[in-house]
Amino acid sequence: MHFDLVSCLTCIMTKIGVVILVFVLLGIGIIFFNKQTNAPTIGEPMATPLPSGAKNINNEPQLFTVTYGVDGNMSPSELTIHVGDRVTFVNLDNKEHWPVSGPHPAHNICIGFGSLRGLKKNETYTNTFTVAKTCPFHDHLNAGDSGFKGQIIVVP
Ligand SMILES: [Cu+2]
Repeated sequence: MHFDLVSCLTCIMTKIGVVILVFVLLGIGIIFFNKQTNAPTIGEPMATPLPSGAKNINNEPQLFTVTYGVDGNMSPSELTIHVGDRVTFVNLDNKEHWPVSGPHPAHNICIGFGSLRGLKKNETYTNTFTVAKTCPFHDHLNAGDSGFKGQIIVVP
């Protein structure tokens, strides 16, 4: 009789112990899972382009964009980039636009910078800037329109 009581108490204590152990393990698991899901992801490419003038600390070439918008406005009109960076001109406008180095009509301040023809809607033109200098540009099809003039400031 006495033995049974002791043995029963032991078995109850063991069961309580197992239940506590399960809860503790669950708790640790939840904390670990939360830490994993909240951890920052490393090594994924940046979702947004760098602002004008920004330089990647790894000295990797950066891509910038000038857009002729659906509303007919071009933006930005000025970019500061570094040697080796690229600028893509995107035409979302129904009208054609022809980005090219100034001055009109010689186009010889930054030789090689120019799309050679007008960009139709949804066409793009990309130029890599390899010399540190300021490259004014305009829309050759609307050469007198200051709204389509701008400059790419290329710094070392
Ligand atoms: Cu021109």
